[in-house]
Amino acid sequence: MDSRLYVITGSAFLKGRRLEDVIRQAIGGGADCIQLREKEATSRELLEMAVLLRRITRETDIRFIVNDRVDIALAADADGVHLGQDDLPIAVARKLLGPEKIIGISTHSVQEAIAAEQAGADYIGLGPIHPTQTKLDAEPVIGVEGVREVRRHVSIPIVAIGGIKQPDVAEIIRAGANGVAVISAIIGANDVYAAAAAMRAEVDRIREEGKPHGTDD
Ligand code: 3NM
Repeated sequence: MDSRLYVITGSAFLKGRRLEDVIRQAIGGGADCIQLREKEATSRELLEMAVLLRRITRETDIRFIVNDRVDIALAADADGVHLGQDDLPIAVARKLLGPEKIIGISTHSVQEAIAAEQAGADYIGLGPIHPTQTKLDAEPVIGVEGVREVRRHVSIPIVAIGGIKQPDVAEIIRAGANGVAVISAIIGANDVYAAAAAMRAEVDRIREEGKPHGTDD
């Protein structure tokens, strides 16, 4: 689960554009994983979006992850789930999903990161790196230094998240993140394709420098 550009849905940023079109542009630009995250949606709406995103991600052969909802992930045959600290414990999610599915965990400190790795997470989301308006109940900002510290303690892939924009990417990847997870800077961009392409190119450029990025390298 060594994602370089992990794009998360955010209907608030679609500005009248179709989810399908925006996600296709993000994938065209270089997103290699799509996460369905819609906190306001009903189960029925989530399922519809999940089926759509599964179809697109299967066509383009990239990963598809569902936030929080193990049931929706199973129903749509997603590649896995992303769980917060208050969602189902990993062991329970693993039992429901079976051994093949990916489980990612949101973490905000070294302690949470170590706990997630020990519990069997396949990757961690780590943040918020910078202040973000997208998640209103975000934890305190950990900065790029937070990435460096967590990288010293865990070997599973780290996807950095929270307020990340294109100029931030280089130092985040140099600090040891495998990739970046983004909502507003890509879904909310006027040119989604260009925004994704610029961020992906930046991750690739720094990854070529060959710094350690966990066990997947
Ligand atoms: N999780 P944007 S920050 C969904 O810190 C999410 O765990 C975070 O959106 C965490 O790229 C965040 O628009 C919001 O800042 C990311």
